[in-house]
Amino acid sequence: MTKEELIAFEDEIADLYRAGKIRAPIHLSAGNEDQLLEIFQEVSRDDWVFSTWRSHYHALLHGVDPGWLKERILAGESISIMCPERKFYASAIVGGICPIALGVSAAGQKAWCFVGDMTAEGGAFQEAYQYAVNHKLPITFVVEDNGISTTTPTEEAWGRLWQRERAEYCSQPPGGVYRWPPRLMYYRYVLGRPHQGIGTRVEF
Ligand SMILES: Cc1ncc(C[n+]2csc(CCOP(=O)(O)OP(=O)(O)O)c2C)c(N)n1
Ligand SMILES: [Mg+2]
Repeated sequence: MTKEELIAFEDEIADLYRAGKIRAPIHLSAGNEDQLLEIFQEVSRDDWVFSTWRSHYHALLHGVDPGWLKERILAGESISIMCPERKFYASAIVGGICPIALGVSAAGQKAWCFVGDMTAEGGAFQEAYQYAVNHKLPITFVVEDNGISTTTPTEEAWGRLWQRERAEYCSQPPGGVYRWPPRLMYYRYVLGRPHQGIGTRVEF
């Protein structure tokens, strides 16, 4: 999958949503194509990939068939895409995938767990991450920092975000993929879509 193909996929889903063909929530990605293409070079097809409500890019980059994915989205399942044949699992519960991904890695299978910036501040993420580091488990958590938790500015709610602080401390330019400490990757991006649905978000 190229950057252009990823963007074209989400554009098509947006058109289908606009036409009233998808009668369920959709969370589209935009603005993080370069970072994901870089990260997925390190993801093997035999690894498990765990994702969130915003999972189309992760699924496509892990080899989930685009036609099959589109069918599931049209069936209203965008928010929880599951494709065990391709070792891909997504959940719309904030933090819900962290213990599942952890369990898979504890069973000896390499796992990648993608989480948003707000999720990474929460308890489920924190304890899964801590356990994975302490037990040296084969898992990488990838924190995708778009600065918002649906519509709440995460930093305003939670204070200084620890991954962002470390990335800046190491002079990582915003947007670059940052790897440290162990089992953690982090990148910043501007989400070029509303949290859910399509169109332009208006704030009062
Ligand atoms: C347990 C739970 N609480 C609340 C929600 C509603 N919710 C959906 S996404 C979200 C914010 C997540 O923000 P972040 O982790 O930064 O992810 P982003 O969507 O920005 O990628 C919330 C609160 C939920 N899905 N699950
Ligand atoms: Mg966020």
